[in-house]
Amino acid sequence: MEFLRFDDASFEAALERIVARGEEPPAGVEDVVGEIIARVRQEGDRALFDYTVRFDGLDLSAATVEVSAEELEEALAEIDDDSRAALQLAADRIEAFHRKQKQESWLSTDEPDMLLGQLVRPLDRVGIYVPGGKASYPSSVLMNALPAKVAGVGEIVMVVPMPKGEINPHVLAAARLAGVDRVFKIGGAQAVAALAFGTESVPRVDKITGPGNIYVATAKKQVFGQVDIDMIAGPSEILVINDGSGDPRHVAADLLSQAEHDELAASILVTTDGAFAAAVKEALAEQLTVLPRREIAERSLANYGAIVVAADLDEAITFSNRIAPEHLELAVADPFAVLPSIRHAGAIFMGHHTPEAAGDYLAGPNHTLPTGGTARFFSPLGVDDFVKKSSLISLSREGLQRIGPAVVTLAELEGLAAHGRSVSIRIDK
Ligand code: HSO
Ligand code: ZN
Repeated sequence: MEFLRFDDASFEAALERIVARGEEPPAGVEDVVGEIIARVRQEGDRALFDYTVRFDGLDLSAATVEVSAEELEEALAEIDDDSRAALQLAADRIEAFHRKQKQESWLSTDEPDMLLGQLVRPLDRVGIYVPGGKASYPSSVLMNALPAKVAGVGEIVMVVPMPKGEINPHVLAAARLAGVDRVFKIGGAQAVAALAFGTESVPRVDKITGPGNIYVATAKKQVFGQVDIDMIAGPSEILVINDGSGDPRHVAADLLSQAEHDELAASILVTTDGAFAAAVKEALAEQLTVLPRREIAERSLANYGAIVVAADLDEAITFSNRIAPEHLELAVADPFAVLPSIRHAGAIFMGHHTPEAAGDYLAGPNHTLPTGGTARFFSPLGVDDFVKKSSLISLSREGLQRIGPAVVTLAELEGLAAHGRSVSIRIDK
């Protein structure tokens, strides 16, 4: 855990190390992924099943690659009542939030003789990647599937690796609750390739979303253009801005909630109060001792954790805007006074009673957020990611008569005579 001041000689180097974490895929990954994609594209199911035996130890066939509707139903029935109720509450709240994002098509009749507009149409079919193993989060199933559902996507296909046939039943229950249409027991770059190009068993989709390991992320990058993808998620981060108010134990708990995700996660506190900083450090050590995922959290804090003491709130805010964190907690007395100065953050958690975890699960907003400083230009996953737009132009004879001469002029200056003629042939000189 770095303890830093902005005027430390080592400050920039320490910050640079945190910011640059996990940027480069390990050597060889690009090539391996490229080969997997090429083979699945060419050989379809045969290559897909081949890789699945090899990497997941699961022998699939066209008859067994898909999870049946009955299995999904069973998973939902089989989980305990509290889990089902919590997942249902999350689903309801996430859906309600995303309904507010929905954009309508519009038509403009501002000018006579012409109608201009924008049509919003859902994608026909999307694929949601859900990791297997430890990071197989039911909450991420909801966060990816529900915006697609709200957007009106025709078919939602989910892929999730099932090493040796094992699956987290909560993931299947969440898929059923969110209205996922089809689930396939595949993962890795081979699943991304199957979704992008289609195989005999897996339908080709128009967009692939969802988190995954470096092979999955690299595969998504490589199929981009063939299909759309969501943002490429890097290791996640939390930044807490504090003004000395509140309880240092709460802030420590929030930092740990991010640190336990991943050794590459970054948890950063910037506070104007040196005593508060020291108290958080102490609370971190204490709370770490009882965490089941202590080792991961400890490594994350050791490598990429930082406590920064700022001269004042302005300095803290400037620092935060520079990081453009995925999650930003305003653990200050008056978060609404700070908010107007916040330029970049994936999600902003306001005040002492809004821990990140509330947003991770079921406040309503999406937990798929831009990481690694990309909040400078990316937005949270949402309904917009599952629609596309068409422009609409409708001119009457009078409308074309009015704007046509300028079209002819521009066509002439670009040397495109046929363009000009397609208009002049219709209008009176
Ligand atoms: N904090 C994660 C999302 C998540 N948390 C899923 C719990 N489950 C995104 O950085
Ligand atoms: Zn989380």
